[in-house]
Amino acid sequence: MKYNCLNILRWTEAQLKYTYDVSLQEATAQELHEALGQAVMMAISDHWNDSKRARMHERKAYYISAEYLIGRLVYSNLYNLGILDEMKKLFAERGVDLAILEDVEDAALGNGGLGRLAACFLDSAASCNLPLSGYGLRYRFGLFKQSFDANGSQCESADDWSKYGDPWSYRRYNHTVKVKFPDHTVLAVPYDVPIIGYGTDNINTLRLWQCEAEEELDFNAFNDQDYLRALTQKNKAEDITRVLYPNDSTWEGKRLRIKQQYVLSSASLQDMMRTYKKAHGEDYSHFADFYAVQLNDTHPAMSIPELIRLLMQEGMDFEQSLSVAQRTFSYTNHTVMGEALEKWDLDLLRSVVPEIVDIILRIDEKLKREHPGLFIVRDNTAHMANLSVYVSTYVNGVAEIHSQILKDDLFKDWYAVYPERFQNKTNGVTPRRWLGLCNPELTQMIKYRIGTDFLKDLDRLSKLKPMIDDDMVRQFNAIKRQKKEQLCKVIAQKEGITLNPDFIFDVQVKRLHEYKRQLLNALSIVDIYFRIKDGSLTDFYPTAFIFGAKSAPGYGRAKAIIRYINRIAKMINNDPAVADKLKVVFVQNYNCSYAEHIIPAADISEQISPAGTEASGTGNMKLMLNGAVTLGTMDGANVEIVREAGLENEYIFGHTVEQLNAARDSYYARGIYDINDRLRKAINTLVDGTVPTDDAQRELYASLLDGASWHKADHYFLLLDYASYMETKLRANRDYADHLSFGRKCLLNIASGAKFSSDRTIRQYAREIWHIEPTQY
Ligand code: 26W
Repeated sequence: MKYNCLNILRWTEAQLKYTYDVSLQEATAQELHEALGQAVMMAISDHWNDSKRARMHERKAYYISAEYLIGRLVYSNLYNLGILDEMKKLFAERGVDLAILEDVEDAALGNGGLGRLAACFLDSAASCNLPLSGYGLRYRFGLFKQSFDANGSQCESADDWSKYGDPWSYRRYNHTVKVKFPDHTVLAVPYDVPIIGYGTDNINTLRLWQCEAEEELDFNAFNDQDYLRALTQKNKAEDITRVLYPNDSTWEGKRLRIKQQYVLSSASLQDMMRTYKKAHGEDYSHFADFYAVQLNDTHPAMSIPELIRLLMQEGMDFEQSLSVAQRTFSYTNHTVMGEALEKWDLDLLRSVVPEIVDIILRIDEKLKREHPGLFIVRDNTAHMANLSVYVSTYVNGVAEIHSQILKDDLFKDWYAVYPERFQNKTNGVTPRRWLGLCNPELTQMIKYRIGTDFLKDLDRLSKLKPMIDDDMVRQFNAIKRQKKEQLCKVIAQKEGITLNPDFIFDVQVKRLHEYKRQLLNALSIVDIYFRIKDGSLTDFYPTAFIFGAKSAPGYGRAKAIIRYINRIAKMINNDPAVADKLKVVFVQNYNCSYAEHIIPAADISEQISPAGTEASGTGNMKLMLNGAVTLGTMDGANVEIVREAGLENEYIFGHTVEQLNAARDSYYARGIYDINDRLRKAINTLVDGTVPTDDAQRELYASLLDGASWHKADHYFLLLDYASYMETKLRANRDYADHLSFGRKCLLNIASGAKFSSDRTIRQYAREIWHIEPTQY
C-alpha cells in the first residue's frame, strides 16, 4: 500500500491532542474530521506538489465554474486513495466507528446538475491523469438547508458549512490577487482543494477564491467609536463571496452576482497569466497554445472580455487579444430554458464593471461588421450566451438531443455561420462516488464477476451482459433489498417515517422546477390512491414514492408543488386503508450525501420532463448505474440510456420533441381535463379541499387549465402526457411482481452503463476540445 494508514492514524491522534486536547475516543465527529483531514493532507502533500511540478510546462486545461457541488469529501478522498477500508479497520480497532463522520456537513457550493457535473469532471480528470484544474468561488454559505414546517412548506436556513473548519483546503495567501471595482478594490484569496485521483498518484487542484478587504479595519473610524464604519470595507468585500445564489434554471439580474462573476473571472485569469509568465515568459501571444479554458455555462463569461483587458494591459492590441481569447475559450451550454439565459442590462453592468462593458461593445461592433444578422448587444442588453459562442473555439451541449436543439433552435443563426464550432459532449458521473462509495455491496458483486477493478475502466461493465443468469439476478435483488433496508433506517431517523423495504422504491430526486414535472408524478400518485380506494386497481404492487428536491426560495409555484406533495403524503400515509399499498415521502434537505443513500435503493428512476426541456440529467445516470429502470420521456440523456440498455429494459412514455412541436400551437389542456375523469379528480385535489389548499395551490391549478399572463395553459404538457405516463407507470408496477425478470432489466441497465462514466466524457473534452494529453510523473 502506497500510504501508511498507521501513520495517518497517529497523525490524526496527534492533531486531536494538539488542537482539541482530546483522545481519539473522546473526539466529536467534527473534531475527528478536522484532525483526520489534516493528517491526510499531510500524507498527500508530496504527491500533490509533484503533480503540479510535472505539469508546469505542459499544455493544460482549466474549468471555470461558479458552482462545485463537491458534497462530503472525507469518504471519497479516503476511497480514491484506496485506504478507506483500512482506515475504517484501524479506527474500529480503537473503538471508533468512522460512520460518525456521516454527521459532517456537505460542501454544497452548487445548486444541482451543473455544479455536481463540475465536481464529477474534476474527479475524472484527476483519475485519468489529465491536467485539468478548477477555478471557483468559496462561498461562506452554500446552498441553503431545507426543512418542512407543519404546513408542508419549505423553510430555508443558512448553510454554514465550514463553521467547524475546512480541513480539505489550504489558504494560499501569497497567491492573492486584487480585483478592482469603481468604488473599491478587493482581495481574492485562493483556497486550494486537492482533487485526488483514483488508482493513480496524480492529484489535481481546485482553486476557490474568497473575497477579503485590503483593509480589514478602518482604524480611524474605530478610534472615533464608529464601529459600523470601521468594518464597512471588510463587509463590503466579504459580501461578494458570502452566499451562493440559490436559483437554478431562472436568471436574475443582481449587482452582487455581477461582482461574483467578475471576481471569479478576473482572479482566475490573473492567476493563469502569472503562471504563464513564470513558465513561458512575457510574450502572451502563445497563451492559447498552453491554456484551454472551459466556461461552465455563461456564469464565467466575463472571462472573455477580462482576458482581452488583461492582454491589452500587457501591450497587446485589441484584435490580437480577441484572437487569443477566441482560441483560448470554449463554452458549454447547460440549458435551453429562456428564463435561464443570462443577459445583462448594460447600464447595470457598466456601474459595476465599466471596462468590461467597453470591451463587450467593441466585440459586438466587430461581430456586427462581420455578420450583420448576429448580435451580442441588443436593446442595451448584453447576451452572454451569444458572447460565449462568438469568442469560443467550441460550443457544446450536454447530451445528443440537447446539442441538436442548440443547432436547430437556440443557436440556429450561429450554427449557420460557424458550423465547425458545434459539438456534443454527453454528460457522465464519476463511478467512484456514485457506485464504488455509495454501493460497495453491488461493486463487490460486479468485481467478483468480472474480476478486475472496473471502476477505473467502466467499459468493462458490458462483460456482465452474457453472464446474467437467475443466480446473478437473485444476488442483485438481495443487494437491492439490503440497500433499501439501509435507506429505511436513514429515512426513519431523519424524517420519522417508516418505510417497508419490500415495497417498490420509486424515486424522483432533482431540483424542483415546473419543467421537471414533480407535479405530474404527484397527480399520478393521487390517482392511484383513489383507484386503490374505490377498488378499481386491485393488483397494485406496494410502492413507496420518494421525492427529494429543493425549490429556489423565490419560486412560488415550485414551493406550492412541495406543499401539495407534502399534503397528499400526509393524507395517504395516515389512511389505514392503503397502508399496505402506498407510502409517500418527501425527504428534507436532499443533497449529495442523501443522494448517496437514496440512489442505491431505487427500483424506478423518474425522469419525466417533457421532451426537449432537460438538457441531459445526470441523476438518471447515477440511478441506472445502481440498477434502477428509467420511467421517463425521450428527453436529455434518457435517449442515450434507452439506446444503450434497450427499450425493453426501460419504461418510456410521452410525446417526442417532434410530436410536441407539432402539438404546441393547437394544444388545449382543458379539453383533456374535461374528458379524463380520473385525471380531473386528481387535479381537483389542488383546490377542492381533499387536502388543505391555499392561494398558491389555486394558482397552480389555474396554470394547468387557464395559463397565466406569461404562459399558455399547461406549458409543460402534464395533461398531454398524463395518460401515457399512467399506463407506463402501471406497467412497470405490474412487471415488478416478476422479481426475476424485473431484476434482469435492472442488471442490464448496470451492464449498459459504461457510457455514462464521466471518465468517458472528460476524455472526449480532452481530445476533442482541449487537446491535452494524460501525463504521468
Ligand atoms: C443564472 C441562473 C442559473 C443557474 C443555473 C441558470 C442556469 C443554471 C443551470 C444551467 C442549471 C443547471 O444546472 N442545468 C443542468 O445542467 C446539468 C449538467 O449539464 C444537466 O444535466 C441538466 O439537465 C441541466 O438542467
